[in-house]
Amino acid sequence: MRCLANQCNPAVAVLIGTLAMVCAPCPAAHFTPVAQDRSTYAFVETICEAPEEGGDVAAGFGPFESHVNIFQNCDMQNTYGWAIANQISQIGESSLSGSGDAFAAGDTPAALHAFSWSLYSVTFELSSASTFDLTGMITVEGGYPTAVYAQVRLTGPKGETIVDHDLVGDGGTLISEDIDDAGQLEPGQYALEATAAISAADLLQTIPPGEATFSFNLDVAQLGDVNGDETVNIDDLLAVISAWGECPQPPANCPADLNGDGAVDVGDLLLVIGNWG
Ligand SMILES: [Ca+2]
Ligand SMILES: [Ca+2]
Repeated sequence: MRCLANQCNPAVAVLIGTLAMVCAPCPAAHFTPVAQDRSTYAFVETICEAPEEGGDVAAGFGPFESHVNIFQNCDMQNTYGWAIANQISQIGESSLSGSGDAFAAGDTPAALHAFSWSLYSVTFELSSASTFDLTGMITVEGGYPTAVYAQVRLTGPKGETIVDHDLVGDGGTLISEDIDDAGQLEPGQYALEATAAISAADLLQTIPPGEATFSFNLDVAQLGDVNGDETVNIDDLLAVISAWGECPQPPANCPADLNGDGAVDVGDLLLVIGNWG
């Protein structure tokens, strides 16, 4: 059970008789989302219909789910223009996750424009040193004469790039890139951005179908928090002491090895003490 805002800290709640419960205040959250900009957009214009567009913008930090599908068919020419944008994303208590895609296709002489995008941007504050684990994938399929682009990027407090995966479509083949990054983050403000976009405009030839996708999961844990309960205290200290020595062989986990050097020793003990609270 986690300690949520406006809730008693379950670890220290004390029952008095059956009527009252005395609560200690929750510790300050170590991971706090501070800004977000998540959206989808799709646009199609053909020679036989007025332009059509659609899209959504996430209103707040809650779950965002959007599916936009714009299709125009020019019957006389038996041609079409088509654009799709999707996104499903979440902002968790100490995690960010999402998947999105953008698709466009069309036939000349009917299709003049077809483009779409799915954009994800969340800025979060870390109040203490943390570890992060970022996994996922980006793909692009299609290319000239369309522009196809996918990216997942993590930037730091000074705008510096910590992780950057991006792909540009180079033709008809599918290109993919796995995301598997981990490391340590100092206290400060970070931004995770993901983009899937495709654009085709004023074409003199058939728009080859193209698609860009992203998917990611970012987990952030307070450095020193061995048991993952969002606080660093005596439980974590005891977990380090009880796991003292060489780590077991993978795939067995070794959560008390906080500095990832393959052993649980004084280096890990100092990380618990140094991040207490
Ligand atoms: Ca803990
Ligand atoms: Ca260690």
